[in-house]
Amino acid sequence: MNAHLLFTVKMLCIARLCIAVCGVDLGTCILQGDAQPPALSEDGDFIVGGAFTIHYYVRTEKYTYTRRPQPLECSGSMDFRELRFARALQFAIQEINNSSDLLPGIFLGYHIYDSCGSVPMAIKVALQLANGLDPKYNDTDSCAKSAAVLALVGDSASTPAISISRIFGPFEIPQVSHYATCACLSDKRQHPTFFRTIPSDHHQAAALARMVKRFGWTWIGAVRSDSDYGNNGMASFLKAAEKEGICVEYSEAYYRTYPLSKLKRVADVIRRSTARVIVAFVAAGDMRFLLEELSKEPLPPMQWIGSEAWVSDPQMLRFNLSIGTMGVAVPRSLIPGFRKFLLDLSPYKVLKFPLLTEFWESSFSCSLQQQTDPSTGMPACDGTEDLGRLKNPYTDTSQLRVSNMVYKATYAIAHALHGIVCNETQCSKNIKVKPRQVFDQLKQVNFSKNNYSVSFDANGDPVAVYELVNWQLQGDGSIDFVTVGKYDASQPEGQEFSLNKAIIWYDGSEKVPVSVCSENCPPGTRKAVKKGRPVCCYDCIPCGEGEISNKTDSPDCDKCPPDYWPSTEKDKCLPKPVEFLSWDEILGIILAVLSVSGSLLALSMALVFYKNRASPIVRANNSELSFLLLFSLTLCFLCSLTFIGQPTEWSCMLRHTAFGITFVLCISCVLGKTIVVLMAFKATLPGSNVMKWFGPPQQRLSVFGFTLVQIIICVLWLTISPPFPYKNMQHYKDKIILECSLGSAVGFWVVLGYIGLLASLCFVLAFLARKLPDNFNEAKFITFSMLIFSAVWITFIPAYVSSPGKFTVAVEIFAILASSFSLILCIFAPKFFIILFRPEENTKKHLMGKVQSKSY
Ligand SMILES: *[C@@H]1O[C@H](CO)[C@@H](O)[C@H](O)[C@H]1NC(C)=O
Ligand SMILES: *[C@@H]1O[C@H](CO)[C@@H](O)[C@H](O)[C@H]1NC(C)=O
Ligand SMILES: *[C@@H]1O[C@H](CO)[C@@H](O)[C@H](O)[C@H]1NC(C)=O
Ligand SMILES: *[C@@H]1O[C@H](CO)[C@@H](O)[C@H](O)[C@H]1NC(C)=O
Ligand SMILES: *[C@@H]1O[C@H](CO)[C@@H](O)[C@H](O)[C@H]1NC(C)=O
Ligand SMILES: *[C@@H]1O[C@H](CO)[C@@H](O)[C@H](O)[C@H]1NC(C)=O
Ligand SMILES: *[C@@H]1O[C@H](CO)[C@@H](O)[C@H](O)[C@H]1NC(C)=O
Ligand SMILES: CC(=O)N[C@H]1CO[C@H](CO)[C@@H](O)[C@@H]1O
Repeated sequence: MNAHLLFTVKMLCIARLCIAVCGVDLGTCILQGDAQPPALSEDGDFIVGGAFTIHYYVRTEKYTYTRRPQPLECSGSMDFRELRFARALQFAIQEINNSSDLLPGIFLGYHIYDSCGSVPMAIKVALQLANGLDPKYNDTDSCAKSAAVLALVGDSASTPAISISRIFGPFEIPQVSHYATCACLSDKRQHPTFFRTIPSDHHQAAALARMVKRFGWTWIGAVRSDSDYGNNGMASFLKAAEKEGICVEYSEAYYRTYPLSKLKRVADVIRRSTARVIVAFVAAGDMRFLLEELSKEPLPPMQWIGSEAWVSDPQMLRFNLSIGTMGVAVPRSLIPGFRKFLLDLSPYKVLKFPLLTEFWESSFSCSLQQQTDPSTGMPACDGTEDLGRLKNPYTDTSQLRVSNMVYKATYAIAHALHGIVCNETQCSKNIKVKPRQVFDQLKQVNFSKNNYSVSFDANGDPVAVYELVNWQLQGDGSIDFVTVGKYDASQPEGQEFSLNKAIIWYDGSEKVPVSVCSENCPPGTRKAVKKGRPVCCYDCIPCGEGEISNKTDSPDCDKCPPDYWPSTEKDKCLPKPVEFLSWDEILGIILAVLSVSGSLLALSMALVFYKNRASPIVRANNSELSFLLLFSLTLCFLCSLTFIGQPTEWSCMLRHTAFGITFVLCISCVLGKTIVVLMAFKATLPGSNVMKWFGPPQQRLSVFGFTLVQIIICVLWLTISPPFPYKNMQHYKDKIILECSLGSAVGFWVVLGYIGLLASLCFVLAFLARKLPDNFNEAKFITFSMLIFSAVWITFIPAYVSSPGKFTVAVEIFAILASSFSLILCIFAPKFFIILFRPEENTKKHLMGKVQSKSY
């Protein structure tokens, strides 16, 4: 590289010297160095330059500094497509020469050089073009006659184009590139005289990033040419991609002249990668090497996304591993007459230029030297060679993309020149035109040719329009470019893309391939970025309790509102189910049936007692209290119904109070009975008239009194802080319990405590009376019933205090029913039995006989 630099400096000195001298027409100057004639040239009134990368290599040698180095020379195989570009320049100039509108009477000439895509060669070409080196003046003639080019078309690659621009810029020679896309060339401070007909990579990078974003790929690989084209383009792409939230697994660079080991390493990285999508910002020459290397070993199928440099290059189509490739490409175009021009070559014409000779010989694998070439062993051409049947990128005019860019660039220069040398009526070839004038005119060109308009913006760039190209397998097994849509940067944001055809991806399907580092997090989970990894790599963490996420890839979970609860998938909030003991469910129905049948039982017993009210056993059993007890038991049974159904304001108030009052009524009746039994025993003692002390009025009064106390308690409770329906959301997270809040817990416990107090009193008295002689042993039954009663209620309390819910209510109802049944069965069943089934025992005699002395 050092030697190249040295060379560059040397050539620069010559250029400065020569141009400085020629510019003022002072005497003679001597051209130094090994000047080379142009690869293709034609004389004319004004000369247009051309620089193309027709070969990919420059022969390099080790510099010893002991002898003169060999002149720079292109080597390697020829790029036939680039030759077509060069021929497009020839074609355009010929058309312009023939045209009667554009530059009538003026003949343009051209000097086309091969820059081999190398910087030293490009600099040499630039200097030769600027100096006006002409084979005619290959002697110590005056430089004043030099045919300095007015403008240059080229170079094809960005790196040589930049080198040329650095030399042309200071001398104000305009350069219109057809294929140098580096965004850096839009910088007018660095490249003041640079124009191009191909859009800048800035647009291309944006289009590729949009495309990657649009198809939902967030995990991609990136390869680039290690050149101005690849490095700038990829930097631009990565910047745009980062903005779109796309992560890059690897970003590798290589260049065709790098050692093979470097290429192998890049290929290895690609093979081992997990990203299914690769974005390649690679020049066609580099891409060929990469694909060749990748073809050597099996490669997991991949979706290639390509920059325009290689994605529309027909030579790449032979690599079937990149089937399905998507990319942006310069729009396909039509140039009428161009194919005929391309095929219009003959051995005679070809022999005029070594470049064309080389093309002919390598295309047909024959030698034009009339004999077998001893160095290559190729046979002599026999004259049957037919370009029309030749299938190579030179003759393939089905996809004219960049050729049109050359064509447009040439026309732009011609239009600029037209603006200088022509007025409305005629053109003059004697005007001395300075490149600077062409440069000024170029800025203003605005014309249309073949329906393609050409104009440049302030940066010398055209309007960015791309075709979206997809490599699709054809019926005959070959791969071909299919245009599937368009990208137009002049459209408003968001509408740049338009797809009009199905895309066939690498796997042959129309389903967009997936390339993500982590699978999407489904609704119900959230993303948790893995430490030390790109943001696209994350774990999916299920939402916590009571939280949901309703979209894919949600960054976090949201809490449901208080009366909502997540669905099992945790993707939406559902209203929490409201729980209460309802009339529709089995439990509710069973309890209701039990309650109603209990009350019917009590009523029927009362009826039977009433019918047999004259019978001794009823008469013996304090009938008034018995009826009252049966009545209160009926109410007890019925009051359990208030616990079933949705709690309302009224049912809540009714529940506990009805329960408290009926139970107190019931127990005070039992208490009355117990007292009566105790009294009755005492009454057998001489001299005491118990019935006087505790006769029916007193009994009624005491029942009423006991009940009144409970009524007062209940009224106080209801007025101070009544129970109310309440949605309990704290106890269970996933359901709402509709319950009756107690309002005042004190009220509740006082009501319950009062019942307990009476029941205990009753129990104690009955216990005392249990041994008293009595043929039905009523006291014993009362004791027993009170035992059951207490047991039921004592077991009820822990159940009640623990967890709320409909089962607690059921337990409460069950306790009510159980204690009511225990009372009714223990106290009345035996008498009932006797009345119905043992009428013979239902006599006063029998009763008296048993008790000996009993008279209530
Ligand atoms: C230009 O004119 C010549 C002679 O008329 C003709 O042979 C040639 O094909 C024309 N070239 C183009 C590009 O039109
Ligand atoms: C330039 O001139 C030298 C000698 O005058 C000659 O040997 C050489 O071939 C010429 N080069 C070209 C390209 O005509
Ligand atoms: C690709 O080409 C190779 C050889 O040219 C062939 O073996 C392979 O089957 C082809 N693959 C596809 C998918 O066509
Ligand atoms: C055009 O230029 C020619 C000479 O170059 C001149 O004679 C003629 O008058 C000009 N016509 C107009 C309309 O300017
Ligand atoms: C080019 O000319 C057309 C009309 O001929 C005009 O609409 C368009 O805006 C012009 N473009 C530029 C860049 O000046
Ligand atoms: C330009 O467009 C017109 C109308 O759409 C069409 O007739 C003509 O063939 C086109 N010309 C070229 C060179 O494509
Ligand atoms: C997700 O939930 C939010 C509120 O939490 C709501 O605004 C939005 O519409 C929901 N989106 C979908 C797709 O259900
Ligand atoms: C470069 C080129 O094709 N020049 C030609 C322009 O047209 C005239 C006449 O038609 C020819 O003489 C030139 O050779």
